[in-house]
Amino acid sequence: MEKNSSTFTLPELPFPEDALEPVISAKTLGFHHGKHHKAYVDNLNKLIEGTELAGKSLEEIIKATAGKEDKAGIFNNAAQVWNHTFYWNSLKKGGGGEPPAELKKKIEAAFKSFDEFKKEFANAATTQFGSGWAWLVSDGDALKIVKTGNAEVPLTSGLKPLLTIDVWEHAYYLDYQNRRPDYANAVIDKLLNWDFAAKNLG
Ligand code: MN3
Repeated sequence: MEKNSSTFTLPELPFPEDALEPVISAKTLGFHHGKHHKAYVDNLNKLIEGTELAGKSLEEIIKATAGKEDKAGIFNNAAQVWNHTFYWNSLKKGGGGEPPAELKKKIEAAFKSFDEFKKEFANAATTQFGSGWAWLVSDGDALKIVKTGNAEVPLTSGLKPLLTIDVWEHAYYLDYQNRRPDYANAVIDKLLNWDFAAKNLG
């Protein structure tokens, strides 16, 4: 997250708005990034202005406000800024396919096969009730799939996110209406950025 005199700025998409078509339309990406993601950035800047959180990093703000009822507004906006930046980087034009060899081995160790992983990831994205996120994370040495509600982010449970899929309705409704499974499967098959996941694994 870039900072400019202690305010956050909306990061640019790592690809043109129409790069993910036909899986995610330019219209969806335009609204999702230009309106939703931007609103989280703007709200966060307003909420932290003049507080002890101004000038802190996004991760510091997320960790300092997680689970605190009186800081829920700040947490929700900060985590959603982080989650969306991570989501854009989890996708790429011509993505999907198979992960790099070392990561693939870890996936097969955790989920029996790459196909089984894809099924479980789609299932997590589909069964997250209401708004939220499906994640591939590393938990120490093992890989896991987790889902989080609303703005919740695995960072706060000590898990290291590798990839995410946004399953809030605003992520897919213009393109898929209620067909969340079709969106999830298309993202997994055609857009996941496995190089980003491998880089996050470190
Ligand atoms: Mn979203």
